[in-house]
Amino acid sequence: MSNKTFTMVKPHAVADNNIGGIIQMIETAGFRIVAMKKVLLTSENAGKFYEVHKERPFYAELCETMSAGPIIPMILEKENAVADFRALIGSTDPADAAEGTIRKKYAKSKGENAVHGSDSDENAQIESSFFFSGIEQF
Ligand code: RTP
Ligand code: MG
Repeated sequence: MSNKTFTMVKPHAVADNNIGGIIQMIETAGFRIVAMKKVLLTSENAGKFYEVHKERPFYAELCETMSAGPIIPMILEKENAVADFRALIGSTDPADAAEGTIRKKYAKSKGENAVHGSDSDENAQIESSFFFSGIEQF
């Protein structure tokens, strides 16, 4: 089991000045930020990142939503990082997200759900490599 995961603060949360609030929840939960930057994706690059979802009905909407403004991609470190981070962010749909989760506090809808969180160690590695070369990580 890896001790790293990958996350992005989504455009609406950046636009609403919630980067700090979200990072505070992440750090309070015991995650260490290994790498972080601010990036504006083109719709095409969002499409590459979310290629696994390309057959799903929400794919076009997802690519537009994720390229609507800058995002904050981060690599996070903690024991059991992937599973613990999925628990911290809560359900995809904020209507189902538990109290105390990031999505309960900051998500507006299924599409504008504040943050991304990798769903496996393998995807955490692939997604981290999409944004970071390796030299930033310490
Ligand atoms: P994420 O990948 O962003 O951490 O979210 P997730 O695992 O909870 O959800 P996933 O099934 O991987 O879907 C990726 C993102 O697509 C958007 N989505 N929209 N309109 C819809 O029905 C719908 N379903 C999913 C969400 O923004 C979700 O985070
Ligand atoms: Mg996912």
